[in-house]
Amino acid sequence: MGLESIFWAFWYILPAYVANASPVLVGGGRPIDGGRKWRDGKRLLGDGKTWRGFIGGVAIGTLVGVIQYFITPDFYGSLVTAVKLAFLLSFGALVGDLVGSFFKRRANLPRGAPAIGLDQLGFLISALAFAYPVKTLSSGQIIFLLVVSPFVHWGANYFAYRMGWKSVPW
Ligand code: CTP
Ligand code: MG
Ligand code: K
Repeated sequence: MGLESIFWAFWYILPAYVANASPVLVGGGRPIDGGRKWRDGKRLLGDGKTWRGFIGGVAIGTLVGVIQYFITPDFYGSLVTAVKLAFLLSFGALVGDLVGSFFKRRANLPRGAPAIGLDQLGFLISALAFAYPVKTLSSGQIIFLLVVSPFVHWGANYFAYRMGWKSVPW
């Protein structure tokens, strides 16, 4: 795959990466599950999934799309398309993250425990699926993102850990 195609793959997915990462900084407060438990007696989602993180992540990810439009308008065609795409990528990423936490709690994993695969790819697959109707990548670009995103995710989390923003490096 050419360098240009790799660049556009990262450019396309950027709102999803930002939406997934920003709750570490803007999250906190009331958990989305309101403290409720599933029928197995474990939390539905856990204290790591908050309204502030979810709404803040979607807002910041969507804002990234607005900025991207003004940098590369031809890639999106119109501001409306850019905003729709960024919103769906961000919303999709954070919904995928919630689904991941739901399954982690069912597997008896406490908040913050790593789930290799789910943590790095759940948000990405969900973001790609939500955004698919508005604009999509080539199958080669999608495979590329599936392969490199776990490393981007680990790198970003290690950085956030070193910055003191989170207590574990994953
Ligand atoms: N966060 C949040 N709201 C969200 C998602 C994340 O407030 N919807 C914040 C929480 O402080 C969370 C941190 O971002 O601890 C890191 O996110 P993540 O790694 O997804 O959550 P975990 O704490 O690992 O929880 P889980 O085990 O459920 O994945
Ligand atoms: Mg985590
Ligand atoms: K996660």
